[in-house]
Amino acid sequence: MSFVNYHTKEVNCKIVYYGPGLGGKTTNIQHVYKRTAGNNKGKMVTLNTENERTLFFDFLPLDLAEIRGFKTRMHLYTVPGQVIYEASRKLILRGVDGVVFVADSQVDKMEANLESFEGLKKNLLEQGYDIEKIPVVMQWNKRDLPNTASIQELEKKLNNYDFPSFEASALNGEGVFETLKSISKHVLLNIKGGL
Ligand SMILES: Nc1nc2c(ncn2[C@@H]2O[C@H](COP(=O)(O)OP(=O)(O)OP(=O)(O)O)[C@@H](O)[C@H]2O)c(=O)[nH]1
Ligand SMILES: [Mg+2]
Repeated sequence: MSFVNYHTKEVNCKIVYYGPGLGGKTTNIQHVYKRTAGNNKGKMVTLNTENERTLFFDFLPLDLAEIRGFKTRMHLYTVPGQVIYEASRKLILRGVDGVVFVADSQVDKMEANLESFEGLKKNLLEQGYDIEKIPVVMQWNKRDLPNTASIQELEKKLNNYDFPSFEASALNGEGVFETLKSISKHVLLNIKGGL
């Protein structure tokens, strides 16, 4: 749940990058970290296994421009995509304000994408959130690879809710900030009435 402090004039929001294992969630926020000026970002925290898979989560605090005199800070989290870490995913979704679903565009990853998206819906519901009522942005990642499903197919299979969607190649940074801007905008619009 976003946290608005009227006394210090600060807004804090939580954005969670969710999706199948090796889809590129960590790569997204690594790119954001690399391309953000030092005074606008906090320390990036990464908890990895020895082979670079996310073990618990990644975390990056990011400052945006002031809105109506409020300092706005986005807390970016990634979940671990590996199937066995369901408990961590549930925990990280607590208090979420917006979700970026990072899908792996490779043809043979469709099942993993579908399974992960179903898990997202279920885990949100368990925390009392309806996926249709919170901001969600879809990212079709790894567009640079040769064996990718078409955008139409990804939309048809994974985007029944018609969420905003972006093509990306997180490894070279394409689409990363477009995705982040879109989810930030929707999250802020959601709370703007309260500012
Ligand atoms: N070719 C290509 N490779 C990518 C892209 N995005 C990520 N990768 C690679 O895919 C692998 C997995 O990326 P991660 O960002 O660690 O994936 P993740 O979703 O955080 O994985 P988990 O933490 O296990 O859930 C890495 O080797 C990345 O370099 C992309 O757009 N194109
Ligand atoms: Mg990761």
